Amino acid sequence: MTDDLDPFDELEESADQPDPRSQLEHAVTPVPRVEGAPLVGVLVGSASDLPVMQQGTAILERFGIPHELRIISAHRSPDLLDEFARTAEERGMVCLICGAGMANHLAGAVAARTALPVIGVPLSGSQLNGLDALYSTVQMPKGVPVATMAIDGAVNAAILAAQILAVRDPGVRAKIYEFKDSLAEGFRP
Ligand code: RP5
Repeated sequence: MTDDLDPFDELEESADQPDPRSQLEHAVTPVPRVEGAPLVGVLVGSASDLPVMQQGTAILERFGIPHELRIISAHRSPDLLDEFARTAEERGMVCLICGAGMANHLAGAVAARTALPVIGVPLSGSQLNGLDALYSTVQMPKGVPVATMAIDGAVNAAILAAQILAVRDPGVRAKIYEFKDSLAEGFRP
């Protein structure tokens, strides 16, 4: 006998009731697109993370994707992090990239507060060369996923963010195919 609660049990039991999620205004009302407003939020835990994470913002720029780069520490500025994560969707963002080092919880803390997909980039630079950040990012407990890149994988994080946008944006999709062609021709990002 287990006391584990399955969060989906309640939904299944009320299958004949209207889905409560359909009553959430933000779930049914498309977010109005503000021209030039950031579509991807790039969050870093410290200014010391910028050199690696800017490799990713360079890719977003190559794809012409408006983005916002912010330095917010989950443990030093938790209230600011909370505000950023909770307002990202209403500000028009489609996906978030979080890069941080050491035993950080930046990506997980953001993922806990938003329905937007969160891509985590564990950063090296610690005594453990980023293994600590890798584990704390990739080993998220069940229920709160973080799409975790390789250690220092800021470039791939940006490409994945672009691919998420490309699902609905043919212009970005075309740029991704061009980019893939450039890889075949020898370009190394
Ligand atoms: C993490 O601790 C940051 O993301 C950074 O990678 C690391 C060290 O931060 P600083 O002491 O350089 O601010 O939270």
